[in-house]
Amino acid sequence: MNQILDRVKSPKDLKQLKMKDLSKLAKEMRTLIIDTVSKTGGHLSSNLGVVELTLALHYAFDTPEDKIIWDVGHQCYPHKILTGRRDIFPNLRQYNGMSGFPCRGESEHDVYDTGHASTALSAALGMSIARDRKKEDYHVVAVVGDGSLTGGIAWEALNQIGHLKEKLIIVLNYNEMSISQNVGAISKYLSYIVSEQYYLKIKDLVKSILKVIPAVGKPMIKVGGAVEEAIKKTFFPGLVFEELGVKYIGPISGHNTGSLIEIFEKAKTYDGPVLIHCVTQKGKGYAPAKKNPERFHSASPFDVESGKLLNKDKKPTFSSVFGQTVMKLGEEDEKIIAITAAMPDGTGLKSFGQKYPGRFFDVGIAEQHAVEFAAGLGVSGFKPVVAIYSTFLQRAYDQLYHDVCLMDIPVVFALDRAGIVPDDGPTHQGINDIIYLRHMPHMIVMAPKDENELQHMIKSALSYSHPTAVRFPKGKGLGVALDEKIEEIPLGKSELLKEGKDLFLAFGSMVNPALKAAKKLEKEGISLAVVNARFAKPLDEEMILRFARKGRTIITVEEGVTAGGFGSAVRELLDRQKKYSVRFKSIGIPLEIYPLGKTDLIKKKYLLDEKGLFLQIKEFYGVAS
Ligand SMILES: Cc1ncc(C[n+]2csc(CCOP(=O)(O)OP(=O)(O)O)c2C)c(N)n1
Repeated sequence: MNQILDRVKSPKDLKQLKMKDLSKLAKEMRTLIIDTVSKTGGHLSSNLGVVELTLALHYAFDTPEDKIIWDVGHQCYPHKILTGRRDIFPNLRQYNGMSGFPCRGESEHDVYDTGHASTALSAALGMSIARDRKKEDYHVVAVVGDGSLTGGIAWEALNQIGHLKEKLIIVLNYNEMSISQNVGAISKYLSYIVSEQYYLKIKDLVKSILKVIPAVGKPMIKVGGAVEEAIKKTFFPGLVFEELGVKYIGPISGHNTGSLIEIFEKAKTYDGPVLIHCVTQKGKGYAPAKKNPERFHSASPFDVESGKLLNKDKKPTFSSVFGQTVMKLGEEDEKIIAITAAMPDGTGLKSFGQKYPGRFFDVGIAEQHAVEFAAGLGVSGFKPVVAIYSTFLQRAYDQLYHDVCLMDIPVVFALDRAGIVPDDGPTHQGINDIIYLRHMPHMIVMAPKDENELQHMIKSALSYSHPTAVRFPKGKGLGVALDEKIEEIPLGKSELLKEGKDLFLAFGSMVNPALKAAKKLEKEGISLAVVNARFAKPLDEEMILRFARKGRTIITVEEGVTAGGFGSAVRELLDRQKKYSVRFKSIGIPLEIYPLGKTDLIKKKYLLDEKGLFLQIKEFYGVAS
């Protein structure tokens, strides 16, 4: 059925194909990607957009000798299919399956693991310099999207690339989209370069300049090419890249494999940094994704025929409850300003942005800037709510510490996707935030037990007048009713959910399984009081010490790495009270490289589901199974 694809087991096989076969191959690859992602879920639109680009790269370059670095890496499916992983492609993003991102452990063709945006240019420069120092001879290619080019680190890299003039190739995959429509001045600039207006201006300019050069003018108009290029450089310095010292080629179609190969061959001969500006279309080849590239950016399983998502669970997500809450609170308080770093939809803030465009900012993939920008607003009396996924806020550690927390500026951080994150693997796990937030001066750290409590926590966070983080998991809530009236939670106050002898103190998403496990443990003769901690900082010290004073066992549980996390905070509190002797156990995620797959399977692995908690605690108490 796949007449061409069946013949391609490696990039070497690709090079045996005739040019005319490449477009058939592109079609077959698209069908494979659509069919697979419709079952596994995944980054559909971006991958459909880079099929020809990837074919051309593997045709022109020789991996693994030549190195291709994929920025973010979410667009690597065609690369994986062409580099010997077609057989494992059906296991895309599955537990113990194939990663949806470049993964060095998977193939020698993946030279650099990615997942977070804007890193490829810096890594490519480092690899180019290493190549030259080692007197080796190969090409280094960084593929970066226009969305990822909004990240400051990409410009820090360009700053050094243009200065050092190291030989390396940058492929700018321009599709006008980040996850949503790309935003900002750089995006505007790039779209101007590819616009017709720009071409018409150049044409007019070339004509008018040549007309005023007597005698030679007319023939030169026909010469076009080189002359046009020279005028373009002089009057439209393309060229911000040229100004920075990087040769600019483009804009060219990213869907014409033949001309892409020609240009890549040309770029290989250039002895310095060169950027090739390719224009692609996100979702190409699949009508529903082309029509709605945002929805299919990271799609859950869908019906190929209709493009309809298969997930029928109607419970609201934590993100949507967060978005509704900010909307509700924003109606009453004009000082509330919502900020996202390229995730208006994912964070649930899109509707707020539509209703209050003047109080909503999408800063691009720029988490550090988002935090610093919020600090500026907060220090001036506004109430910024910054919604960033737990894993991506790691980027802004210094802004959190040096700016927001040292100055005690009231900024609310909504950490979506906190805890175990399904499908995307180690780069996207949100399991470090309790650790990197807990030791910040003035910072308050909260986590709700369900989506209803999330509403109250967002309101509370806005009332505390300190930097406050609220972490909550990816996906659907528990389906509990949402209180009409949103109320403040007293700072540092926990909630007793079940009476018992010893203390089982659960944080956020672990409250519900902890409660269920404790009820089962009761039948085994283990009596646990279950407390919803609500706060990792400040802790409800009085409540914890009540148990400690009586010499009761204390068990903590969190959906995060235990080293330095919530359990550590409780242990430190107990350590400070030298007079009490308490048996203590902290349950959470160990330090290791985290697996890929669905949340329930990962929770099962770490014994963090109801059954796992039951078994761990029974063992801790020495109760035989
Ligand atoms: C630091 C960081 N923030 C946010 C994200 C989430 N994210 C994944 S892909 C993406 C958009 C990337 O846009 P672009 O580079 O243009 O690639 P495209 O999907 O358009 O091909 C974003 C925001 C991320 N991976 N890393």
